[in-house]
Amino acid sequence: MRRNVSQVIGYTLEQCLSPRVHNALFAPSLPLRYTKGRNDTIDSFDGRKRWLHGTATLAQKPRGVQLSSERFPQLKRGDFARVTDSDLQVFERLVPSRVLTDLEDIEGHNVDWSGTCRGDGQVLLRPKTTEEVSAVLRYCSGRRLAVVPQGGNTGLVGGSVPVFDEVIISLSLMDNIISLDEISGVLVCQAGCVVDKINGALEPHGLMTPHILGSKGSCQIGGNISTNAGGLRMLRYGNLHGNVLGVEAVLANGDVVDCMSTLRKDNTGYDLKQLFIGSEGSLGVVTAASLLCPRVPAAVSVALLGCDSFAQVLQTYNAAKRMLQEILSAVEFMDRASMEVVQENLHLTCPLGTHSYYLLVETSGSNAAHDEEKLNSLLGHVMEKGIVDDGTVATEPSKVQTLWALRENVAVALRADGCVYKYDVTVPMSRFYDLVADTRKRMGTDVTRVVGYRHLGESDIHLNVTCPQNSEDVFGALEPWVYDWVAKYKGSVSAEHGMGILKRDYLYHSNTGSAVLLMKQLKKLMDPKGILNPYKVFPD
Ligand code: FAD
Ligand code: 2HG
Ligand code: ZN
Repeated sequence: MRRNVSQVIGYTLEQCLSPRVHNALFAPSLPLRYTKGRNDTIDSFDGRKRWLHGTATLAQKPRGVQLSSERFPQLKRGDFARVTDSDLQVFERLVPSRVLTDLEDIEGHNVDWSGTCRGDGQVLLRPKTTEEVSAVLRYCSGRRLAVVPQGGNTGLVGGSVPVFDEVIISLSLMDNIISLDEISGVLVCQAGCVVDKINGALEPHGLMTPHILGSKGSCQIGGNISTNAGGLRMLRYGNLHGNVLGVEAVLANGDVVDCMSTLRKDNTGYDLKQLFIGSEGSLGVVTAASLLCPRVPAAVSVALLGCDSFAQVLQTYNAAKRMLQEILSAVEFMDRASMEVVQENLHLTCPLGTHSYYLLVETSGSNAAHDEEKLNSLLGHVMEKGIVDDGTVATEPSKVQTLWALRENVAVALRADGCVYKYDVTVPMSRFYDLVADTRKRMGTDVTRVVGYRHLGESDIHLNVTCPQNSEDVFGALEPWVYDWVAKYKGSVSAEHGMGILKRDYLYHSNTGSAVLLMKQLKKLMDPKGILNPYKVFPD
């Protein structure tokens, strides 16, 4: 180990970042514009209304993102009505002054965060209340107009944007926090609340959301619920199926389903709210939720460790579970290529030397001295056994954040390479890196990089392959090969991001025919005309 285990790293995140990258990372919404080289800029959008960084020159628009209907020519537009002038007049009555039809305004809502999918939506509606969502859906159902619910538009499977001309229902203006019970830790809010905003409201009460993810500056609780988002706290607090206590949702026909319990224990009949958790806007529009929020831990420490073999990674993980037990709150894995991409594209600095693999181990507890002692004894053990080659520990909040930034921003950094093919799969622990290694071998020099990172405690692996622009050859070499690889090991083709449009054809790889049949029956029951987020989740 190059540093003493109790030595904290000696710089803040601010010092690691160029002003441009710093502003992007800490802007209230997602990072927006990254500079790779002098003339090589990549733009993203705020997931709400329009392209940022003002002067809307062509270079700042999502040019180069092919229409999904062209990219996937096998997709056929469903038998839905098209929006007419008289529909627009009705919408204007239902959501006054919040009907957007200017294509400049809608552009950012037609393209997904990864710049992979582009719809041709012509209308964006911005309701403020559940009643307005209900009225809009009742009308759309009567007219057979297809809709796509949209939260922060940070989803990674193309589920949040239209495929053809679906009406976009943005939840962004439904962002009121309704109540907070400090004793039980239950927060009730509208679905459009952004995770950062919720945490801002919880902080003065010593509480925090049970989930946190790299997109926290833009993603909304309604989007998190609809994707059953995992994220960086799942090892400690579990997923949203356990932490969401209540959901209010509007069905396709406009009926409001009120399952807004704030109780932790409630076994009265079917637990209907679970249907909306992870159903990606295909069964209803989530309009409000109640969330069980844990206390902010009094002490948080993070260790960044470098390992040079995969066997060492698994041994370190086991030792961390055994020696840290109740204070272990996160274990994240990054390979060397993941560390390189945050350094090259975001100019973040890694305090360790170069290693094949990195582990970020977080502890959260109530007694800093006790936790630090445990973490130090873990580090003493892994060093002595030669399992870890290098490491550093941070306990001060800004330094903890500096280490977390290296992991949290891998997805953002990859985006700056141009085109990213994303796979978010679950495979058995002992084999997970084989998938990355096999992919690297298969893709050779045809791609910019192949990276693997993961929430190590939760068995998924984020395999990402980048190249300058979309290439049918690269895509053809990756799919269905990756999914067949996963199916061979009885894994899941989507660990935490959902199916959307990009993964839907592989639903059967991870589900039995009987399970998919019941899913389809539920869909038919709750949305008989199929107007809610069509083309997503299910293969044709
Ligand atoms: P959107 O992207 O707008 O929508 C996602 C899906 O939910 C779509 O199908 C949409 O139709 C539907 N939807 C949205 N709002 C509603 C609603 N109110 N009612 C019904 N349906 C709705 N995901 C993880 O799981 N873990 C991570 O660690 C993680 N990290 C990320 C890091 C970055 C940098 C980025 C860009 C993404 C990350 N994601 C992660 C993916 C994404 O942020 C999550 O899927 C998130 O939950 C999406 O929320 P959103 O509000 O942006 O939803
Ligand atoms: C993460 O864990 C997100 O950072 C994004 O789930 C993963 O981009 C990805 O592949
Ligand atoms: Zn993830």
